[in-house]
Amino acid sequence: MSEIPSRNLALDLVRVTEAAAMAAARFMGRGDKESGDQAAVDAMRLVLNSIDMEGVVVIGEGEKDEAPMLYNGEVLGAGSPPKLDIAVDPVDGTRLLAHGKTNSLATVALAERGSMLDPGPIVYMYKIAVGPEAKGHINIDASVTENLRSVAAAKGMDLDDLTVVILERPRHEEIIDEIRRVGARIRLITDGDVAGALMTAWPGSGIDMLIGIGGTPEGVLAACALKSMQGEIQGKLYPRNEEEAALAREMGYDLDKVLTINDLVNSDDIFFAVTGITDGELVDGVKYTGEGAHTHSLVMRSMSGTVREIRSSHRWDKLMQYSQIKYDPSPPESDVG
Ligand code: VTB
Repeated sequence: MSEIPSRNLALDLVRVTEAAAMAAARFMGRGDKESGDQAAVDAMRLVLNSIDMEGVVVIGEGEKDEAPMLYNGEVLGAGSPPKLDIAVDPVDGTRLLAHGKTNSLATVALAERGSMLDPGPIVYMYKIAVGPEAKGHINIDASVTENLRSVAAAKGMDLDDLTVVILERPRHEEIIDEIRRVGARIRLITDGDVAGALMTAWPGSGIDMLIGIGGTPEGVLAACALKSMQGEIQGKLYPRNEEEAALAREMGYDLDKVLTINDLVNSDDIFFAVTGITDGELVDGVKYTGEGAHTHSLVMRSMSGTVREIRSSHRWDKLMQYSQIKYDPSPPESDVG
């Protein structure tokens, strides 16, 4: 029955997302997507490499945005067991960060080797995500209306009380029309559907459901977090064209299959961390003070279901003596070791 507590790698992971967020947040509002992402990638890779694990990146920086790499297949960690899969999104919402808008996040997840879905060539996934009260009450094969009714009933809410988060994209016009006809409320987001999915399971966010077509990698990351938060996500791969569909079929992907949360990540011991880059419903963004920075993170482990909220205070005078990451781009000369 009893077990000696094992390592909670999520506590190592929060250092990874804090580093990524502090490095990336310098680029808030600078209109430059790539530099913010690059800073987060560099910081994330450096700290991930210090963790005692044999990790392989399964969900890395996608080809879609031609982002700088924490590439799929890259081996990370200090090289001792456990063998793990790694999912990263150094900046979910690079455009949000570049424009200083809400809800850009740094996220990372770890789970046993072989447990995370490899999205292969399929960049997009249709997904529905909900929090604990609506778990077991969604069906991606049913209509939007049926899902809304079912979630409202499960939560003891009226349809006009529900708030649905959805990416603002032309491809979602029909879904948006349907949600409006049913009478539910909509929160349109320009980017960042990892944050959107997590909000459904975060008390006080005011978000009841995420629906729509977003990134497949983001779906796997959301699944990693929602397992710890007792929420649910279902998905279906969404090829962009016939060519992509044919390639996926050739590679053995079943495009009609409903991907349950277990298909997205088949593990009961998942570690997940997220740190806010800009302010949002989920976590606060990085605040610089002149002497350092404050960060706000959530840290979770699915096995225990523990979700920790961590507020950290970071000091440049100490950190910049040894850190390879330039958190403070313009330190007084005497402070640099
Ligand atoms: C989402 C969102 C990301 O991609 O997955 C979205 O979470 C989907 O792709 O932040 P499109 O932008 O091509 O619609 C992002 O916006 C990042 O590209």
